Amino acid sequence: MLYPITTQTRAVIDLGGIWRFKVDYDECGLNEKWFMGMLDTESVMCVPASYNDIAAMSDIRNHVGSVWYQRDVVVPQLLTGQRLVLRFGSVTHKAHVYWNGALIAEHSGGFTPFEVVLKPSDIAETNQLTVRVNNILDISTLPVGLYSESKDENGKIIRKNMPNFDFFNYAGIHRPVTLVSTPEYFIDDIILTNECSGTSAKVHYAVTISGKDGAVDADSGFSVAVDCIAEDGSLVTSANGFTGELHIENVKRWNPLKPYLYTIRVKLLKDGTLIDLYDEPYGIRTVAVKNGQFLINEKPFYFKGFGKHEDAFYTGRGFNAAQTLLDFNLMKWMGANSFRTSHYPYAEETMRLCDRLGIVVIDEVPAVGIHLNFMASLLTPAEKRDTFAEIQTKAAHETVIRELIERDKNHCCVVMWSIANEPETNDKGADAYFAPLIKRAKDLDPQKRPVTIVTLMSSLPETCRVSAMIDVLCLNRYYGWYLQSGDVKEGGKAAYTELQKWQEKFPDKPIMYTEFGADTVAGFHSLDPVMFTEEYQVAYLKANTEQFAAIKNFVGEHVWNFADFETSQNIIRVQGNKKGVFTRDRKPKMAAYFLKERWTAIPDLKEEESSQN
Ligand code: BDP
Repeated sequence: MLYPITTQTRAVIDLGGIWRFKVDYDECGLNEKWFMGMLDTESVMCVPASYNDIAAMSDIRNHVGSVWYQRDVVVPQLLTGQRLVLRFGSVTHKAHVYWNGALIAEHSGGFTPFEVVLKPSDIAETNQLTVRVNNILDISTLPVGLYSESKDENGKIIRKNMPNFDFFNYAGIHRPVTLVSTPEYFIDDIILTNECSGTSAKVHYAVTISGKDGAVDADSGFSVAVDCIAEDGSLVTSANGFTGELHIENVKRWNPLKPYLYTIRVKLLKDGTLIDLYDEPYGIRTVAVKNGQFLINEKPFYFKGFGKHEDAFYTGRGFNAAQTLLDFNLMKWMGANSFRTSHYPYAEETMRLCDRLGIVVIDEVPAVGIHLNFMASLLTPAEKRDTFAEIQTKAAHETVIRELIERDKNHCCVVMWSIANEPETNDKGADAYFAPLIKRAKDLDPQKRPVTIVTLMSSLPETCRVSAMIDVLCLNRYYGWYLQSGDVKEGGKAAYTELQKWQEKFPDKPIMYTEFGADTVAGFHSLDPVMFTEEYQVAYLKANTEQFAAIKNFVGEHVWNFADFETSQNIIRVQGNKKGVFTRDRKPKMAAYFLKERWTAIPDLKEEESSQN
């Protein structure tokens, strides 16, 4: 799905701003047809943003179920005759979209875009756009939630939605809502891949053209012309055809923190007249896993960075351009080169920014919580559940993998897909559940990037059933925090012992830490580094990072987390998760300086070794 941009042939109208808003406390909005006519409310809400913190009242912040958004939309006359598409960057987690009272779209999954074409006959002078947003998560959704209903003494239904993951279940219209115009026949999709050989490169492209009756083929009288344009605006090379190749000499490669973006300009023509035009930014680079190394542009890459969250004061999980850019500038300040979109796909705007800044991304689907004993056993010890006998996430999982790869396939910043975070990989059923999903990701990705599953502390070399199937061993490990609590020395030793076992068992697979960290309350200090102090966080990071150099295939370290973030309430969280190297308002803890010193001394790419060795 192409990102909405304005070009000579396309217009984008932003529908963000202040919308009417109503909480559906009794889930009666559907029956009472709140989608017909003006929403009966005095309340308003900002779009894009999570509604939770903005509403200020705890019954809205913690509401389980539906809320309704509404605004009027006027379509400018100058767009008459154009194909009009209503597009949502994301609605978390389930959306029902009504246009002048009629249901026109439904989408499940809170982190991927969806769109719907508006029929010209449905467009009135002023149109009413209403969206019902539902935040319920259960064992068939991703992320996974533990949903239950009970009745109070008056027979009123009480809904409980316990997240089976460690972040606050923010909800709302989280990303831009746009009205996009395209010509009637239009560029529907562009697939880009490349091959590099020394200083030259070939970019292969495949363009899909569609009209009102679906895709059209090359015999339809339409033609496609493609230009490759350099950063300075000069034309590098051109090609013709729905599919083809662009040959580039003296290619400028996209490299970590040293990005270079070509523009691939696709033109749809009929009898020499321009019908549609779309510009896709494209960085040329290669990615491969070989001999236990992670290669970018045929050189061993070392991941330095974080697991992050889309999480901010006031706007919650809503797209926040200023904070996103600040985060990347802070990362660059400390020599970080990469992050993982833990635990869901991030905004398209963020991915475009990463292409532009040269930030390397491990792109994760929202498959978190596929472990039915995870939060439950931690908080309220219960009988062990059989995750793969009970879980019903297969269909949602197939969908999110397809939607993420369709959305992000051309991004040079994306070097690996993560198809789950901390599932129960020790239990029987894990291999049967994940093998087809790994295959699906590989089949769907035109660039054939590596695929991983990020594993939990208990997934050990002796027990983990998925490690043989994935390309990179991505480990979330908390030695010296959840294990060997208070003793970083013992933690370091335990980390080393486990890493050595992985190295022995899979001598050809790269290994990295995708999470390691310690909760740290900013401003807590002690001479003897005790848990929760800034000194302890530094000691913990030091003790763990000291083990890495001795592990031959160790290819990277992502600290958990970039910044403190909001979670639901429980006995192991203090107004959220405090493992941030920065506070939630982006003030550095001592660890930021420790990591800056360490990371600025480690090269992003090892120049001296190459894949030929
Ligand atoms: C891991 C999860 C992450 C948590 C983190 C923690 O992947 O979402 O926030 O540990 O406990 O289990 O801080």
